[in-house]
Amino acid sequence: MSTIAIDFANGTNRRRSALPVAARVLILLVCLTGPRLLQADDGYDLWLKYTRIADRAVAASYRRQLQGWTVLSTGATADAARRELRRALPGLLGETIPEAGAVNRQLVVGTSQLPLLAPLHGKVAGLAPEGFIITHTRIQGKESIAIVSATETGMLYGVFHFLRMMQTGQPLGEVSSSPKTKVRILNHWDNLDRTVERGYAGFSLWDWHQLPGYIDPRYTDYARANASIGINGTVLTNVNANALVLTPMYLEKVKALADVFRPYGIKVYLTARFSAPIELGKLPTADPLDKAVRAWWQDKIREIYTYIPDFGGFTVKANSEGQPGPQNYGRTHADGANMLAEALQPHNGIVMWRAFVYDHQVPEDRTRQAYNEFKPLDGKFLPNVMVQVKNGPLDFQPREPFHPLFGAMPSTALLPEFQLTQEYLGFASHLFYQAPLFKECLDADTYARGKGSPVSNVIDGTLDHHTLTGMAGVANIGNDRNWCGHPLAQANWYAFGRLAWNHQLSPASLADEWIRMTLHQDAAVVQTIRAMLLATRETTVRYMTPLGLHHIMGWNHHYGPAPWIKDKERADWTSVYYHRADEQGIGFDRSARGSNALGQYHPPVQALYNDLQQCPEPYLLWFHHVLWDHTLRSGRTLWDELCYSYQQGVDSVAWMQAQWKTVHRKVDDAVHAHVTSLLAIQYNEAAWWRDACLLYFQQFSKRPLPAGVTKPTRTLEYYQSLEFPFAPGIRPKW
Ligand code: BDP
Repeated sequence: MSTIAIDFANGTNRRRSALPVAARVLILLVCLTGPRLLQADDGYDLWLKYTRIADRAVAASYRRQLQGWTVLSTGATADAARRELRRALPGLLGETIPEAGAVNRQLVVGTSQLPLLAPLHGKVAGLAPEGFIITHTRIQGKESIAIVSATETGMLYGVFHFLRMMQTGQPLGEVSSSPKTKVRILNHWDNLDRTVERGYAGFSLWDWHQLPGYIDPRYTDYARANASIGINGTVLTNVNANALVLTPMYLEKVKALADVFRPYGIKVYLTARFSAPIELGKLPTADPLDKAVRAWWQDKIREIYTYIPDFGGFTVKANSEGQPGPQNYGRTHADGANMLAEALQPHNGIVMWRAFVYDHQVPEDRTRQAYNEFKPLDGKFLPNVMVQVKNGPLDFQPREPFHPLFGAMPSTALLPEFQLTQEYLGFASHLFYQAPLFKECLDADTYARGKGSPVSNVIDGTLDHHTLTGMAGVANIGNDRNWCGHPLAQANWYAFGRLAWNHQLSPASLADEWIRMTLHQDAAVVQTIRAMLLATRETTVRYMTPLGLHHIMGWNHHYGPAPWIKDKERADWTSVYYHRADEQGIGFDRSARGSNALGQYHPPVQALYNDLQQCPEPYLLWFHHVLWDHTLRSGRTLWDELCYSYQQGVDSVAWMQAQWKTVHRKVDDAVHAHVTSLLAIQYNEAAWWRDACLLYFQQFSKRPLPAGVTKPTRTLEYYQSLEFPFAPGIRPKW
């Protein structure tokens, strides 16, 4: 390229004439359009693009207030803040803003320990350590906007918040912000061979093979992205754990990542395989009450801290889906968790012990099992243990009621777990903005202490006075250039982090922020895309699992519809176990007449769902077995409503496609084309879900499809014959 550019600049014909005309035209085209092509948005920059502020008046007002800027603090985190401002301000304002210098109005960043900022100490004193303020004040006689926190990390969060205000065109007013939870953490289900369980965005970001020698610059960008939304922890490895990560060779690699993340306030955590004392330590047992086992873990943990002095701790999946655990030795989950907690405690580490447990050999509704096992253990966990509870009692379905453990374990710190990766939500092909799903759970009233006891107040510690609080999200991140596979799926990573910081934020406002920072600043475009995002949750519920249906997806890989799955080695991994369709009706009776899973909730919640006539229809078939001719609020029979719901789901995807068309030439061409293709896949797959499910359920209902519902063009046998041995994200077998 450079030779050609030089030739052109010199205006000589000599080299040019050596090229055929077609090649010259091509080169000219590349030269003319190249910059545009080069700028095609590949999604790598996430919401940290810092594109120039389009509204000139807004930009001018920012410029007036920011004649210069300075980060007063020193150290690695201050350097990170400085680098971010250096990158962002010229991008946003289209010119370089001087650092320090003789200016009248300035931005000043630092911690409240600095003498210059000490007068602001009172304002930050009441905040959580990671909290910050953005305030207008005079510093050394100059009008200043000060970003101040008691800690370096809080200061960095303040910088990102300030930049977000600019990116979203807000006035640079006063802000005082403090996180509502402490451990805001991603769970990577990443394996040491770089496959990602239930990952749909390529391979793991962690290049275990080349670590610690090669530090991919992407690790820093990962840290920046997380810090920008307040995420302060990352569990690097899969809950289906491999003990090898606890060996010195891997700890060197983990240390290298921890060193990159530290300046961004991000702690590293690992998954602990419960049988590691046997596998690595060659002990005969992993019994948590065995002295040698306890000593092994203590030594191992001490060793980890020699590599990573601020190691966060462990996530543990035990006695679940074949993973080893304390019950192998007749011990309880509390015995197992406390053994690790005791060893971590001197180093300030924590244990996140998962409550995702169920056993097909237990003759009990699967959704009741976690509560049965954990509720009696309330009060038995050490203070540095959190019990990690999935949002619903089954497994990340498009819709589930909130988990009954929320509100049932007042003496235990509960860590909610959401799944950002779209295992049951169309993988990375379907657009599914999850903030409404997160919020539905967070806002649900547990009635644990009477009306007004939402899940959000259980998990932020306010209801039962816990100080160890948090929110965990199973990451949807891989090494795809755009991080999350679907170009718009980054919005879920974004919304998760922001909600973990402040669960009061609304899905609409978060969508707004993300779109403005990532796709476009124009209000009409933002509005169109926001409407699409907000519609995705209900849309998907309708074409996959309407009216409270659940777990009717493909066997093992979980791709596509398969309500016919039965006769497997585990009933609780089949579909018929959950939908229970028969000639009378469909649905799982979890009321007092059935499995009484409802009995695990507080009485007002039971009252809401127990009566078939009163039960909110989104949860109807979750809690009841309902006759096909039962009349719903719409006046339609259950069968007809089911058919219409599936149809509406498909129609809404068509609506999304139409909406997306209207922003053509507004959002980046590459992004637009990519999403257009994915929406077409989503449409086809929505129709597949509708047709396969209705044909299957029709065998039981024996009723015709009502008018307005598209007739399937293929047979049920066809759908049942489909196989997808290479669907992505399958759990590895080792
Ligand atoms: C299920 C996944 C499985 C995970 C499990 C878990 O299918 O791959 O290991 O959750 O959360 O949804 O442990």
